[in-house]
Amino acid sequence: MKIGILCHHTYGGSGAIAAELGKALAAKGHIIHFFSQAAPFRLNAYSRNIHYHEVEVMHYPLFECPLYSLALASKVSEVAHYEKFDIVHAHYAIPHALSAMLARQMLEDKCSGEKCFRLVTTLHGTDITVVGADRGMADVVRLAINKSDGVTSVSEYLKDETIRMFNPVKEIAVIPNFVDTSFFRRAPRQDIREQLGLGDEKILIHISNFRPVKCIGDVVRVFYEVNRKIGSTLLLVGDGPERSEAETLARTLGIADRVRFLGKLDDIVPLLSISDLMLMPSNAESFGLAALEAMACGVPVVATMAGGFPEFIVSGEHGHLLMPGDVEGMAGKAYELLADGEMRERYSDACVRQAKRYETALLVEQYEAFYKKLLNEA
Ligand code: GMT
Repeated sequence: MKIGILCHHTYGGSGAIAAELGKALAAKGHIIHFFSQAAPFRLNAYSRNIHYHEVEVMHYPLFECPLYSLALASKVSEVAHYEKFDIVHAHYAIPHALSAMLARQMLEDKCSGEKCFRLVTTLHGTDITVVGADRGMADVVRLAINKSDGVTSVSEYLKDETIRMFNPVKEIAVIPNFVDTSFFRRAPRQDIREQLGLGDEKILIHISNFRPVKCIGDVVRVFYEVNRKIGSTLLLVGDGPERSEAETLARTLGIADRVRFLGKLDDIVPLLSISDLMLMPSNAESFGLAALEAMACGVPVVATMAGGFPEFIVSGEHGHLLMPGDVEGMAGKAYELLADGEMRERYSDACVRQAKRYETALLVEQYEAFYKKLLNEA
């Protein structure tokens, strides 16, 4: 198949999944064309089957806001015309599904009668729960969903939320996120501990884009409680709007020397490999890819019952799920796991086994089947 993939290039789960899906499809012989504002952060692969189109936005004094959505639509239409895509797969409803829809119209207008691609949209989370919930954006999100030929969501939770909010005309298929367990696997490296100046203390880790839904303040507060009982260090990977508040909180609580703000990093496996526990106290999370990647590296997760976490994290087996905001509860469970090596080991093994159920190859097959079904219906 010839497949166009539209995704965000910035750090975030949707861009990661789009890039990993494209790479896996290319490895199976499909021809993949990525469209993005800059190279997607996980697209670090050489393949004869992968093409990348950077979308350049025209700057003109009259346009105060750059017209990215239109430039993207125009670029997809242009490439689809000569490449004859079978599928265009938009990751995240806005602007990608809408740009793809527009590209389809442009193509139909330019060459009437020519077979056009089928449009697949994968809903990732905040495109529905934050952007879609915004009154000013709701109608455009609804249109993007309803005009797609096929819609998938990354969890049952997100499917239910989308139905509740938009009552879409089409069925939504759930295809969960996935992880390449041959890449995401525990490979502890003493040199990493040394480079970071770590001793033999316990390591807690949090990875995100530091947006309000991630509750970074709770990460720091949970860590504060844990660190009072057991010597530990918190690694914070990523960056975003809540970072400076978290830095202030760490200073106020007197634990700044125990909290490492590492910024945005591509290579997270070495950090996960030295970690004992991941903290994900989000108040809304459609899936939580970072948690699945941590589990693949044998890192149990203390997270919330919010959104999609309960669909792949079994509380009491792979970590613990508590109510959002329950800092004391999360700290208690985190301490329990860190203090009992045998228990942590058991949880760690269970995490690795669970992650294998979300192996890339298995879920990529589901996407392929979804594409084929749509093409057969055309
Ligand atoms: O977490 C974010 O805010 C980024 C966002 C994205 O689109 O990159 O992540 C969403 O998509 C990920 C991949 O499907 C999911 O694992 C995340 O749970 C989801 N984020 C939220 O629902 C908050």
